[in-house]
Amino acid sequence: MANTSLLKLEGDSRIAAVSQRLNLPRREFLQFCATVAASLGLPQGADAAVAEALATRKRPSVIWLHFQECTGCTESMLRAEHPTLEKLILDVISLDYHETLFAAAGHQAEQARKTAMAENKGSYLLVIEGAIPTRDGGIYCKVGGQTAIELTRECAADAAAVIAIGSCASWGGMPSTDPNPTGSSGVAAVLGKPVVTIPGCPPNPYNFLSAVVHFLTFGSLPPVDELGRPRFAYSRLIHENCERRAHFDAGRFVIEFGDEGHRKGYCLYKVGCKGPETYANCPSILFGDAGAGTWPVGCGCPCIGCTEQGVGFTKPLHMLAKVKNVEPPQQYPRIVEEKGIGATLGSAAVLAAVAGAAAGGAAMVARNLGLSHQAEETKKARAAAEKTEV
Ligand code: FSX
Ligand code: SF4
Ligand code: F3S
Repeated sequence: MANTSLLKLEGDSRIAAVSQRLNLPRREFLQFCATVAASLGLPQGADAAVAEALATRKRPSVIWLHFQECTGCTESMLRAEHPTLEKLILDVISLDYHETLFAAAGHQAEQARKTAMAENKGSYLLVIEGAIPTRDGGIYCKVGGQTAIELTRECAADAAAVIAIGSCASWGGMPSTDPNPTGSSGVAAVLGKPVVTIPGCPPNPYNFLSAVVHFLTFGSLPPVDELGRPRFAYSRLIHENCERRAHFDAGRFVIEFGDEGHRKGYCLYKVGCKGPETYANCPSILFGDAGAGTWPVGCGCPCIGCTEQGVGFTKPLHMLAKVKNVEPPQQYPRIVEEKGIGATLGSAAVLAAVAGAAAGGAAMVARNLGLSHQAEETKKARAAAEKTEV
């Protein structure tokens, strides 16, 4: 059904002005607002509020700090296309300090940060990218003579809200993997209070943009879970919305990279996909703006759980994921027993979970599914898959 309130805005002079400033056709701008409102899970009509806020509200000042990381978070933002980050920088947010994108350097850059903090005291958004080394007084990461710990505390003191972008800033990410020589930590651990986290390595830029748009429209960051992750993006397991889920339910698995199942787009569970224990919206909003299927699993690569502490960079590819939720989503057919060996194994998974004892159940699932790595089982699975492939 057409959204009348958004359509009415097409003729609004404020929308015309913003689309001119952004050099973006009005309809594309409104489409962007509708997409953001939908991804935030806002009710119908909220897209018009988003459009009005973007067209009229004062741009929030953003101070963006970089610590222990690869700059992939910023790089992935720079590859956002609808609209480009450049347009967002110029129009939606006021990026007053960003070490990678700044033309200024040295004292000039530090001065810009201090000026922005003073002028926007209590109202600026602090974005932190990268982990914070805490060992040995935090000496392993310093900017302008201050440790990452000092900068984090100083900049957070007068911020309206703090966003930890990427898994490094969210919980330590890759730099915090064992043996964690620099004592890498997340922002919340250093501040001793919760912050909004947008995990992912790199995180999906639209999750960040949507959070900022929510801040601009409603004056607050979106609701979060107990780990500080916006619910609109991290409340579902990847496995729940995966385009390969029907194959999982039917017991059609890739057994080794490059095999027939891999070429046919079967489920990647047995080659290490961590989608069953990773919360993120990758299958719904995709990645990289390169069209349909462009996200790790869509491209045939198992999810490594990059958003999930204790999974990403911790649990190796050869380990099977813990299947947290084996209930198939409603839009897919239920498990059908006659689909062969895979269905039997899938049923074992259901039984294991239903049987209770989460740990024991998970072990049973892993053990049963692991059996199919044996040649005999592989042969049967392939034969069964071919039978159901007609
Ligand atoms: Fe890199 Fe960001 Fe990974 Fe970390 O993303 S993409 S290492 S989450 O902080 O730059
Ligand atoms: Fe998708 Fe991975 Fe789940 Fe298979 S195990 S359905 S590939 S998320
Ligand atoms: Fe990361 Fe897995 Fe998504 S690896 S990008 S959480 S599909």
